[in-house]
Amino acid sequence: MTNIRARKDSLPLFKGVNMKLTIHEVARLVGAKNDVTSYADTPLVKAEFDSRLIADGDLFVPLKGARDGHDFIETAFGNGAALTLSEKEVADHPYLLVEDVLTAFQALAAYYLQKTGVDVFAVTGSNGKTTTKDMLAHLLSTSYKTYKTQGNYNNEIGLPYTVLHMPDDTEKLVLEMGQDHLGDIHLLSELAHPKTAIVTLVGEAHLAFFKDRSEIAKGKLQIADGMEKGGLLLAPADPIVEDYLPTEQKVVRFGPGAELEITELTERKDSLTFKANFLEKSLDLPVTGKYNATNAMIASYVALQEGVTEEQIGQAFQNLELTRNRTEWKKASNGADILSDVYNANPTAMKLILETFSAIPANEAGKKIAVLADMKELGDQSVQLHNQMILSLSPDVLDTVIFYGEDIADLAQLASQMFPIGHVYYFKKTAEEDQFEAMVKQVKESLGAHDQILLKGSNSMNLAKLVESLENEHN
Ligand code: 2GN
Repeated sequence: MTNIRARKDSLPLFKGVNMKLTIHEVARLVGAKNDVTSYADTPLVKAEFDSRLIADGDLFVPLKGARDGHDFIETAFGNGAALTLSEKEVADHPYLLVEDVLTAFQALAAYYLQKTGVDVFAVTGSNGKTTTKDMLAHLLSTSYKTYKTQGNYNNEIGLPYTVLHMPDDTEKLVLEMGQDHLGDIHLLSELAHPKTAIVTLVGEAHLAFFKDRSEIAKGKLQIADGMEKGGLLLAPADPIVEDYLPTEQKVVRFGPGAELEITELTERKDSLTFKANFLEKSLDLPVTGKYNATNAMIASYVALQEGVTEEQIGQAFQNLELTRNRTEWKKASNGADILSDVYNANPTAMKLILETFSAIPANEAGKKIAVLADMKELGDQSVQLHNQMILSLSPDVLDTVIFYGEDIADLAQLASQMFPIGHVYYFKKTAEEDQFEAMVKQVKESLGAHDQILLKGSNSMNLAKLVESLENEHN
């Protein structure tokens, strides 16, 4: 057992954010319905919804994911939480009674933004939003204390999480905004009140919950809904956005023939050089692809508006590092579509991706296959938390499910009772035995050219190696 006293006496291990919001301040802000006067008004370090990440002085946020976070309140306090939000009474620990934990979490993030007075830059788009976000944050960081969305934390939970992990002296905050449903970006924009907003692209791939491209455009342009009058919106020259452009903000369009455009482009094996009509000189980038020139042009334009000089921009692009997309569509060598999501290893993330994958229209004459591997570090309840995924596995939608790991074995057993014979496979990965090669072989046998395949599991389960094998090998 951990000695809690010893931990409290030592210095906090977490060196990043310190929100400095105090218990009473948070209680007031979320409208806590219980009596908190007996709690010491101590500052909180950061907010976490995954009890595994709680450290001394943190606020626990028990969200309803695959499981109800309220079940993990004890674990959170065991890990050092100073306070929890809660929708019900909590015995023996400081808590704030609220109607809805997610709403309170979002309100807290909105308050923190207001209190810190940080400038918010919001980025959305079907493709390239992560790159544009990274490029803009990189350029702004030449001159300002800058913080940005990490990983895929771009939804109604991830965005407030990002905000509450921002150091309290941050000057510029670059937020990615994602949409699964119409209205998602409206909520995020109203929460964050961007000073500047960017829509990179209106795509059409994989419309799980959208009717058509116009509806996607409508959703993305909601990024302007929470902007102040006179804010700046950058949108593509694509006519699909025209019906949805705001009237109270400054709108700048980009693309061939538009207000911002690329005038010269040289592409090389692993770098490119481009010039834009508003730049004095051309810029070199250590990345490839025409779309990256566009992303860089947009980021440069916004950075210039913020007083970053062209020279600083040129220098900054020299040491640009881009984060890899966490969830990404890839192509198998046989033509199948791969939805690769091999990073977020928790039950909620697995449930969400299964549900999203299931809702995406199948390819013509194609089937859907899921490869699910162990989620690590789930503790005593690991098997039970894996088993819970049965609720998100539908034989009506998924043709074949392939399981790989150890704690996932019982789930494989449950699924085999639900799916037709020969449509569920299990391959072992234990300390003693690893059937990785056999698993890869089965995936290749099952995967047709028109199929879609989802890959999900903890990083250490090596599904990234499976993705690589599907992308590169001919079979
Ligand atoms: O999809 S997400 O990852 N998301 C994050 C935000 O940006 C976009 C993507 C996501 C994850 C979301 Cl949207 C919402 C939630 Cl609630 C989560 C999440 O972290 N869910 C988690 C769980 C659930 N359900 S984390 C987690 C870890 N927990 C198990 C359940 C769970 C570990 C644990 C295991 C055993 C105990 C305590 C904790 C235990 N306590 N055992 N005995 N007592």
